[in-house]
Amino acid sequence: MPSATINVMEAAARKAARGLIRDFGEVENLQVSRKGPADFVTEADRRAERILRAELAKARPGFGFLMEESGETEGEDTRRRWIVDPLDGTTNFLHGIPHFAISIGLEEDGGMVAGLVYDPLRDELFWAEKGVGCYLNRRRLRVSSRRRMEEAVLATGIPFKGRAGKDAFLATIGPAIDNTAGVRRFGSAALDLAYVAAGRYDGFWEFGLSPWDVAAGIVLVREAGGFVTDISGRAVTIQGDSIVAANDRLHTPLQRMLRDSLKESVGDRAPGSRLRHTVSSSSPSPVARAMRREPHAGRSSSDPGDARADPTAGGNGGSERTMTNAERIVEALRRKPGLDDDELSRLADVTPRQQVNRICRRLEREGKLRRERGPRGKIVNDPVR
Ligand code: 2AM
Ligand code: CA
Repeated sequence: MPSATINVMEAAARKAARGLIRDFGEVENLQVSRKGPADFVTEADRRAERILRAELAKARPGFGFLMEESGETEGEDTRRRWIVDPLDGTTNFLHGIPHFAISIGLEEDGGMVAGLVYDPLRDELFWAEKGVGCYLNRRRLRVSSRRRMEEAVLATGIPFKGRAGKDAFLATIGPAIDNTAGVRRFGSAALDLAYVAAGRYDGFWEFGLSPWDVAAGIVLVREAGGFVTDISGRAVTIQGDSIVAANDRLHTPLQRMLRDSLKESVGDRAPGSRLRHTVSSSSPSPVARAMRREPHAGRSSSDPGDARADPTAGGNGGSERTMTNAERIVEALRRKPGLDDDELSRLADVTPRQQVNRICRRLEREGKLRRERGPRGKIVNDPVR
């Protein structure tokens, strides 16, 4: 059963969607305003945002907002805010291509706890709540179980004029073409993530997205049993400059393949660092370096999306490493009810093996984790679903 929160999100999305469907039918007559090269904002977009804001504020008066058009609004309740993209897939919408969505995420204490992505034309409502699961309308969703990269169908985004990320995209698309069953580019990151959650895509990656593009989708993928990180394998944040989402089996190979191809390309061409692939904690991430070499003519400086186009503003210069075993377990455990965030962060922070083992043993006693000996006697920790 969807919670009251999901009901609020659904009602707001359905109301805004009625306007979008009407406007989509009259797309030629729309008054279109230019926000930057190839980055249009339509009247429909603004109307949808106004409806979403009004509906969400009416139901949850104190919550804050982070919205694509109107930016950030702090609420009385400083712990919670809605992260909203009223129209994800704007370019599709303007061109009459029937693939776009409304995306609503709920952030609590800095973490995403609920997400809803609604495709009004197909009437597909993807929603998920932390610890509850991921659903398409009333049907429970699970990521795909494909384990072979050769069989995987991936989605990505292709940057366009004025948008950062071209070099990073070009560096990563080659290996994806060489190693998978196909790559799709449909133009809505929110729906791409929803499709990973639904098992339609086996994985997805993109650079330079904004918080509202991914906030809801991250919850969908996690709750459907998938993993979401940045390209370096670090825990994903909505402010990050890259995102890699995939089913539980393909996430690590996909993330490593993309990371390695990016490192190779950037390492090759970055001044003074020919073939140096190590990234220290003080140097910018490979994505930041790839993006820094591109013009950021995209959005105006008043645009909140600007922070995303400038990788130096993304705060993503951390050390290069993949997810630790503990973090991987934590990612999976986030979907289970009854584990508080403090406990999870403690688990993510601990590196000494003994501590991880101690916590894992307790989780096993509580029935939250299954521990088995793998092929070479190595203990395999597997969250109980
Ligand atoms: P939009 O349709 O709401 O603009 C396509 O690759 C994805 O990138 C879409 O989700 C699209 O969202 C998003 N996008 C388009 N322009 C962007 C920009 N300048 N910065 C960040 N994301 C953008
Ligand atoms: Ca968007």
